[in-house]
Amino acid sequence: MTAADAHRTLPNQKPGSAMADLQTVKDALRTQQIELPSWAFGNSGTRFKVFGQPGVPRTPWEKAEDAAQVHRFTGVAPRMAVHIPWDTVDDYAALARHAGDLGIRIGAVNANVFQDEDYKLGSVCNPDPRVRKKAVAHLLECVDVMDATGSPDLKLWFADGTNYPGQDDIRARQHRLAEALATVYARLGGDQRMLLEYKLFEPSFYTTDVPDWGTSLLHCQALGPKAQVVVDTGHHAPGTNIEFIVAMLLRAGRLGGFDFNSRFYADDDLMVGAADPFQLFRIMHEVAGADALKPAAGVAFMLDQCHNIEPKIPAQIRSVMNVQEATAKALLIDADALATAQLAGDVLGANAAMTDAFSTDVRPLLAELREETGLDPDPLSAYARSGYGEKIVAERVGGTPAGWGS
Ligand code: RM4
Ligand code: MN
Repeated sequence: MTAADAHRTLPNQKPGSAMADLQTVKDALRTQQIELPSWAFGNSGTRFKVFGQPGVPRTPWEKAEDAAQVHRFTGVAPRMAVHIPWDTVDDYAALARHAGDLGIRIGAVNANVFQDEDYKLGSVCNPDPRVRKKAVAHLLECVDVMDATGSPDLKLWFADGTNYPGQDDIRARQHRLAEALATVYARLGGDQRMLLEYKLFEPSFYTTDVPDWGTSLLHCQALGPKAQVVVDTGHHAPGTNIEFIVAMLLRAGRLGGFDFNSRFYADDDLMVGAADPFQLFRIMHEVAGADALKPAAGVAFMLDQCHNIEPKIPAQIRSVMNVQEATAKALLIDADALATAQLAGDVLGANAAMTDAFSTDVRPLLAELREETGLDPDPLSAYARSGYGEKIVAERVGGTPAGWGS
């Protein structure tokens, strides 16, 4: 990057169109970090079939090795989230050290209170106090994992809900939820956060106990500042204006992070930016506008994806690049021109400030940025050339490939 960047225009920039200066854009892109989900590297599928892939990690240690490859080629993915019990190990501090040796850290600890026989009628909202106690014990155990790994965030998603009207008392379930969350919140250390996810439906079809951002926000506000809402982009009804939700949460100081993925139908967990790159751009515009890209702003940019049919490590690299591209385009919006148009009631001008930036090909800019930081400008082909994919297929023979439930 040179000072000249400040006055340069992109080769494909529309003549005369106003855009942010490149130096500012690059500086902001350099600070963004994207967190990878350990489960993206394991086998996954639908309820119809899981198609296993060769070379898939057998252990959390091997998942960390794969995650480190994504960071190696993108330079912006220094953390791997874990999911407990999928990533259970005897020695979590050793797992964190292993990650450290690979150049990454352990990110959010995701609790799993949805895959035990006891949770048929819910976990922390279950009418049976014994089951609630068991679920809370698991959440507290996840905080122990945070202590041991140095993880900053406890991420909670509850499959709790009901399938039929009258099956359980809606308000009583909320009381149980609030009580459980308060117990876990009280256990958090000063630097630890609780991130509460919401999801419209599935696996429950009639009521879901945390179905939307409003419910999540109410619980977070009752708990305290360390409780924050997570927006999983796949967890909304079709047509939901997600960037509006993002704006509201940013304004309330309660956007703890994203679980990025994309969807065509329900919670498809496809690669972020694959289904609707314009939506991702609009979301990143809200984040950038609130100056919330930098790690200090406390918004965790996490991926929550499954690669059922595509190779997993390249899919994670692609996803990281998709987030970067949307971010770069959002940063290219000329904020002054946009504000001027908005204040003047220039509807078309304001819209053009957005669409000009969105229509810009930012791939050369990102390639240049990577080269400036000593990376290959093309992470996907650099990964392909590295031979790592072939190496894990040859080496990871025997054992049980990681996947949901293992
Ligand atoms: C849920 C939710 C959680 C994820 C699980 C696997 O739908 O998105 O974040 O941990 O799936
Ligand atoms: Mn999620």
